[in-house]
Amino acid sequence: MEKTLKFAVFGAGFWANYQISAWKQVGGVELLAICDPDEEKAKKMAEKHGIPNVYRDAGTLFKQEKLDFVDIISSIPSHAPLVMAAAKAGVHVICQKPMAEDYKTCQAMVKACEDAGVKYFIHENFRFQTPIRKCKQLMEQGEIGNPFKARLTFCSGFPVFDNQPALAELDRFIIMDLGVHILDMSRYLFGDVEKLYCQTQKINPSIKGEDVATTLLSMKSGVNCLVEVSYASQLEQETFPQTLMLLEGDKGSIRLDYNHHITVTRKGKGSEKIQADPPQYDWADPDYALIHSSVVTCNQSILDDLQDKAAAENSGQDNLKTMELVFLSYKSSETNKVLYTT
Ligand code: 89V
Repeated sequence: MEKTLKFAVFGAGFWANYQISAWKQVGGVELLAICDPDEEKAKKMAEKHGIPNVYRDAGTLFKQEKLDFVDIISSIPSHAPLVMAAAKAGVHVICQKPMAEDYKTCQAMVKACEDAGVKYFIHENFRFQTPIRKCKQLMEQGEIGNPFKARLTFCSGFPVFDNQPALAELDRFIIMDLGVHILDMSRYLFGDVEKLYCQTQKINPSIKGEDVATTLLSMKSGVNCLVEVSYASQLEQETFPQTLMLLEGDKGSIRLDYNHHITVTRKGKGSEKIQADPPQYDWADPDYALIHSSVVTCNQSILDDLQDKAAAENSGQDNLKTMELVFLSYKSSETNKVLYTT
């Protein structure tokens, strides 16, 4: 029998509810405590999910609870102090994306966990989506030969601020919140990035940050990958929260369309349709079902690592490469320059 791992959650906002439900789905873990500076919010979440202990102060929680790991689902500025506190307490850490507001802080978080000998994961779930995994599998099977060019598109007019009002207050919005996922997905599909060029735009006047970003990535493999993210798009078909893709290789192409339809076209052999629907969970918000199902697989992969069964893809160390793309994108847009990764 596998040991049940005990954990605490930091943050009792919109996302925590689904993250906790996904842990229940995975099993093998026991949620002992929840902490949020807004104690009422934490109490409500505790009642909903049967969490025994509620805290408003992280220090007290670390003193009183005996934990195997923590899951940090709080605001971006709180990530670094909480990760550092967890490292100091000697417990493994999962932290939501984006890791932190600047690259130096991200590096310091990775180092603090390394020095403390605790495992550190970033909860980057988008690459775990069923249709994305399927497209990668098809590419690895050699269905399109050598990939040379791709387009990854997440363009939506979904009122994302209704459920997550804090997003409207971010000075840097769409690359930090959403671009980070799609940039990570490009690394998942094509490996390391060599250089990039990015332009951002602010279309919605009632939010603080930019809500459109177009980034051209040149991968070390030679693939050119265009990443488009927008929350200002009014399209015939609203596709939130789906990433649509066109992956082109010298022997064919893979197109990921609305509703998880994949079309594989092979040179001289016509096209094949493949349906890649994600699993459905009754606790998921129907508007977010695709993403919520990927939280389950992301959590499972982290649990496998915590149980020393298999290394997770989303180590803090690996995610530094994604965060570098985030910060380089902003810098490229500000300076109007092509920028190289380290
Ligand atoms: O999944 C997320 O990171 C969310 C969403 C993309 C839905 O805005 O913040």
